[in-house]
Amino acid sequence: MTSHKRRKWGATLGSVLVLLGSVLVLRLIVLVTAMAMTYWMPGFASAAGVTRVIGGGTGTFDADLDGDGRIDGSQFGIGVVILGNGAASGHFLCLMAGRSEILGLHLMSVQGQVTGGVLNADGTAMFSGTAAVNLGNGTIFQGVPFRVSVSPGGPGSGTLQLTVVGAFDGVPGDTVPGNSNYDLPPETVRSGQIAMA
Ligand SMILES: [Ca+2]
Ligand SMILES: [Ca+2]
Repeated sequence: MTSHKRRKWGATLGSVLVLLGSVLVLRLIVLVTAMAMTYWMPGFASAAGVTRVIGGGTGTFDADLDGDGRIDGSQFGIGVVILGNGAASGHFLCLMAGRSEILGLHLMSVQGQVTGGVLNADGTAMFSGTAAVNLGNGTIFQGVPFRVSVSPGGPGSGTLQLTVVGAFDGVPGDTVPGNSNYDLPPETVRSGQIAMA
């Protein structure tokens, strides 16, 4: 092996280790988020007109978005309180790592602060805010608007759909090219659940 190749392999190994570390940290965040919501959120339950949206687990797009032969999906954590009149607070986390290379990269996470949300008449909910979008290559965009639509349920029934507003239009996985947004297809809960109460 030439020294050039050794350097290249060394750099590749370094990148892989960094990604693995990021994946483990974010998996921990998902787990802790889900656990924290389970114990912390009941305190909001009694407030009139307030709805909690709590979720954690994995989802699947039921499609191979990037053409690598594997079905893509994400890990998610949701802890949102919808307050009425369009207001909401809480957090959203979506991690696409290891199992997908959406955007042609090995990792993408969306860590969002939720500021708005509504309940729909059909029992679904939508919430929105701004997020840190991590492309896993050292690039993190801050303050990126996003919105998420969810329907409650466990594996095979709950769904979530993420839209990153004003960025990544037309990249692999975008279902509506040309509208300036990154419109990911709906995901179905594969493990865990999304609960609304
Ligand atoms: Ca794939
Ligand atoms: Ca689009």
